[in-house]
Amino acid sequence: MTQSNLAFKNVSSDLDIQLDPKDAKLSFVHIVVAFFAFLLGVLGGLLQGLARGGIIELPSWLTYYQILTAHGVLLALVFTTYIIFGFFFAGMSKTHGAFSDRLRKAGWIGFILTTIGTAMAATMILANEASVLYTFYAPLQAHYIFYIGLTLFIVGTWISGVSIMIHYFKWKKQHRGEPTPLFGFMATATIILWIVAGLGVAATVLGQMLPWALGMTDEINVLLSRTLFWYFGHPLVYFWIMPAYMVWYLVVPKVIGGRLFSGSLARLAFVLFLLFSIPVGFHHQLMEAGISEFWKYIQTVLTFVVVVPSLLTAFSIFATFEQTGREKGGKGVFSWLKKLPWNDVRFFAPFMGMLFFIPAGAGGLINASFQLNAVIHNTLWVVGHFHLTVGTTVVLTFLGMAFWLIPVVTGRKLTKSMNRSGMVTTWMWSIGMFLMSGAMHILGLFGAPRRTGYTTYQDAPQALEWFQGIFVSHTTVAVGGTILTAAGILMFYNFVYLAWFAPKGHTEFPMTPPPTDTPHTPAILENWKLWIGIAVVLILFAYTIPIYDMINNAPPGSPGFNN
Ligand code: HAS
Ligand code: CU
Repeated sequence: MTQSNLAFKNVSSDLDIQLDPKDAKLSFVHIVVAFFAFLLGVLGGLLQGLARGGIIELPSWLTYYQILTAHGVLLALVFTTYIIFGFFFAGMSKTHGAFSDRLRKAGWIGFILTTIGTAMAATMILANEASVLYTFYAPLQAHYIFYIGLTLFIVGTWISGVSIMIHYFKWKKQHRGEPTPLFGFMATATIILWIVAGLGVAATVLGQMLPWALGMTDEINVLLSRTLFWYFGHPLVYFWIMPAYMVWYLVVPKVIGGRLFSGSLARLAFVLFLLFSIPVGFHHQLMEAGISEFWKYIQTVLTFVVVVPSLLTAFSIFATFEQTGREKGGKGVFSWLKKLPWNDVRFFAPFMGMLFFIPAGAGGLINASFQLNAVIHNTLWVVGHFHLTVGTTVVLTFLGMAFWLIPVVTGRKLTKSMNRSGMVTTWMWSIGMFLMSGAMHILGLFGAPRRTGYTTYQDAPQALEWFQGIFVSHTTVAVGGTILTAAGILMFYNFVYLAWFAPKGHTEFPMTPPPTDTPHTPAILENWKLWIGIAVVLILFAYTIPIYDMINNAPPGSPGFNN
């Protein structure tokens, strides 16, 4: 055995310690909230798919937009955020040691604030006082309690995020000169991104929406509020995908019995995400009047730059698969594929997520192309895009993660039957999403609108012809949605079993050993001040003049609209 292999052995056995039980509990409460939100969100999705497909009619006390808001908020914001923090608290405890009592307390305060905020926003949505969709676009106006809830939600996550970052920087200080553990590096990049992005939502909610909802101002600058939203909204999607990438980079290699191809490349990808995910929000506003084409062009170029770290990720993960497969004796161009653990849900679910990300990412490039954006912007295509990205790639990765993370934090075993149930869940989710998102994309190309309930196009006879065919049919969307709901209910059952009923015992926390190039990590990659500095410069460059323009040459303000 060579020197470096020996070094690995030591590190990986070091890493086999179980979590501090107090940290495990903090992680667990996050996961519990995540899965309750998941169940409610999935059920909302079913009602919506059936209503939009014209298969059911909603009762008079429940509106399409109310469910659509609940569905989007519960799944895209609540489920993701909670499971991400559950993963971060557990992973940081595993790789950087137990949290100090003070930092853990900050984590609890963050959790409580976030949860109060969630409850406030959810109550207003259920009361039909905030049917503004998850993007809460002005001039749709919600009850002021919804905006206060949102603010608490963001502030809560900041407090939790800061406690995680301090834990990381303490480690860095105690191990001067050493490259930090990859988990902490990646979690910190994600949290910095989240905090910087959150400033945009804080600005529009506190500076514009809250005074307007409270009646202190009559009108709102719609263009500015949407711009501030997308300043946050695009990095938001990276806040979802980066933790999923962490599972791909740090967990999947261990599950397949290999090691990560390169640590430096992984760090570089995360630095690039931090730099380029924020100054790109205009790619959501390409069809919006009032922003000059020059600034749209600049932000589109930056959007194509932020594709690069995803391509680096695709390369790294492929390389890890091939390296591992070959080490296990796979020969020929593709025979190493056979050596991967296809029956292990911890691998298979994230793998299906990766596979779906190939067409999903390609769709993203189409969206970002100005001329093509004009074709798809207001259509169901975009809904198809985000059900592939966040709804499949991110969700399948997190579901796969739940199968080991839940038993790790509850001190239980991932049983064979649960693994099988997880495989079934993954297949159902994939099939349901293939039908639903596939049909959404094609329907979009045929002109089916988004953010719209059931439409028959005024019963024009041609409308029936437009939406005919397996993938050009709202019925396919509803069928896919029904399969997804069944998968979601099965997943909730898996969660309940793993959380409270699985036999007590040991489950491995799969964490890849430091890659061989770790000692050679370029020191500049760890220079956070530099990266934050460049990120700020890029943001100022991309946003200062357009925002100055929106304020000084403001279009006429708009009163609020609510139901
Ligand atoms: Fe997007 C709209 C552009 C990525 C989410 N996006 C949305 C919305 C959401 C969303 C939620 O430019 C809707 C918001 C709304 O409500 O209005 N998106 C992009 C681009 C990318 C992209 C360029 N999006 C994401 C990710 C999301 C997400 C990630 C969530 C997690 N998106 C847009 C644009 C719009 C938009 C416009 C506005 C549309 C409009 O008009 O409103 C890129 O970052 C994508 C890069 C990714 C790739 C794929 C790399 C492949 C990998 C997999 C490798 C596979 C392996 C396995 C290793 C180029 C990493 C293979 C193994 C084998 C054996 C085969
Ligand atoms: Cu975007």
